[in-house]
Amino acid sequence: MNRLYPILGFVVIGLIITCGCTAQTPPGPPATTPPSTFPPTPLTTATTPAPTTPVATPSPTVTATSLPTTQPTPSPGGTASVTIQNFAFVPGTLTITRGTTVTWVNQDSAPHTVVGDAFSSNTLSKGSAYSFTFGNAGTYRYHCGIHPSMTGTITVT
Ligand SMILES: [Cu+2]
Repeated sequence: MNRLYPILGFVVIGLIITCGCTAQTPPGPPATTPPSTFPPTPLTTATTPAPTTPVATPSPTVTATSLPTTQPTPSPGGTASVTIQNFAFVPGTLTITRGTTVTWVNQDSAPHTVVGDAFSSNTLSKGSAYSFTFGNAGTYRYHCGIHPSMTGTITVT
């Protein structure tokens, strides 16, 4: 029996200590919100602008994309006419767009021809016609092979 008292005493003391400790520990202070006097963080952040040192970004070598070399095909079907009368081409100068077909019509009783660098007609009797389609831009001078003084010009744009 005598040896049990110290053990009980230790146990009791231990219980008291543990109980006391658990009892004394406050339930934890309420979450103390920081005092309102705490200097609020300034909303305006540093106004120093970010250094805008232009970093020489290597520009991507955008080589000119191969442009379509094919030009828009002129709308076919365009027509123009030149009358040959009184030993003259009427009108003497004519401006057309590419793809236009020019028709010469001989209204003279005399035969005529239409001769140019890019085209040449047969002999046109009265009432005969000759047509040529101008596909390329340029200035086309022509004349009558029979009467060299008869000249005309077709400008193709
Ligand atoms: Cu002629």
